[in-house]
Amino acid sequence: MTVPAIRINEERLHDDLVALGEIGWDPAHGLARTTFSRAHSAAREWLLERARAAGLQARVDSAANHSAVLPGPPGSRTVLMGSHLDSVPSGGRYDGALGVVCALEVLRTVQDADLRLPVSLEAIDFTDEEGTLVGTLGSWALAGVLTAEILARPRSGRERLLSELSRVGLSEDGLRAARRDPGTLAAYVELHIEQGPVLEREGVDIGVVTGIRGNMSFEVTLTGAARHAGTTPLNARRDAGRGAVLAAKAVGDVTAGEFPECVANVGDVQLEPGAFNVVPGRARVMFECRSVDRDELDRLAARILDRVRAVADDCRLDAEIRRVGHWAPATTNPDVRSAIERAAEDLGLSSMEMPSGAGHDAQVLADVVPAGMVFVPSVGGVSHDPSEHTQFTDCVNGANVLLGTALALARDHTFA
Ligand code: HGY
Ligand code: MN
Ligand code: MN
Repeated sequence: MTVPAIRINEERLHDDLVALGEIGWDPAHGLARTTFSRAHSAAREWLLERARAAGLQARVDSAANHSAVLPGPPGSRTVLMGSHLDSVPSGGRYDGALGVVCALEVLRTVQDADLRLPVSLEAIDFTDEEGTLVGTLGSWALAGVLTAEILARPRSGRERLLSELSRVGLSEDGLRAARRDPGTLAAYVELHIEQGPVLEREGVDIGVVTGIRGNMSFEVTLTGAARHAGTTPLNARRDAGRGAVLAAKAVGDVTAGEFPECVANVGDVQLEPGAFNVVPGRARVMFECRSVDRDELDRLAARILDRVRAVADDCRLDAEIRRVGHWAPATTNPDVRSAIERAAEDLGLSSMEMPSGAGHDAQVLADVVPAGMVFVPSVGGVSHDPSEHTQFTDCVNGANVLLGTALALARDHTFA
């Protein structure tokens, strides 16, 4: 089977991106579609409605992964494409959403062309990629790698996870039951905005992702003594606020000073009781660190935690450290990378191989099926912010590369 030179329907894609981008959009705060929020549920319902309107099968699994499916011959394997419709609290319109809508558009385009493929095509929206609760929850469930540790110590805390699951009618058993037999999957391809400056700076149309950074997330609780801020001498304080600030500084100092190829971030600091005139008795510092190399990630996390413990000692604080997330670095499949490169070439688009600084569902799927990622440029490299933007031409390019890649993988589906 040669790969037919068909193209996506640009007008339909545009209308869908505009419509989806309004679901959960607040002009003052950007996109608020955190996991299982009203807006997130509305966006997922919108996806199923668009699938049904196109005559595709609409499915929801027991991890609440939402899919549109264009079935192939009975018993055929699936070329899975997609990303996530949940967002960070004040996010942009393209992170995750572009990959889901373009995957849907690929299915509709193949159906319109009445192509008879030897595989099924599926466009999936994974649950909780961003980690409002866990992070890559839906893809971990589908890959069958949801460990007890992940569910015991999620980013949101176990209590909130369990209450949210029950509120939306999910369960831990259901999450585990969402496992898909990898033998039924031919490949996974995720189109995503780059969320960084490289493609725009280099003037390249398409990024062919080689590897995806790993990530470790920690919650540090520092406990001292709440005291009167006016009467307590400085040298008599067990000041959790001072400890939190010094610990946050240590995260950046260790990373920049000893691991210049890595990144780390302190995303949240909470002080208790949180009043001008009370020395904080408790502090929570949430940080993450990332590396493309598994061993380097372990060393980076260990060095940061050593320094955090030293800060706690200096400030005479008790420190409780909980790891609340761990995503191993992943490499993409060479055959999928070649299919992406060829699809870009056939379209006359420039492409370059590059790593992903951001984490994605693809890094979870890469453990169980041949996986790849297609990047398109982010304007100014901005993401996880309401000003996140990708030019529509680049959205169309990404969708057509995803289409060409899916058709090539369908033709070669026995490659894996
Ligand atoms: O955090 C990440 O890298 C992704 O946006 N969830
Ligand atoms: Mn994101
Ligand atoms: Mn994303």
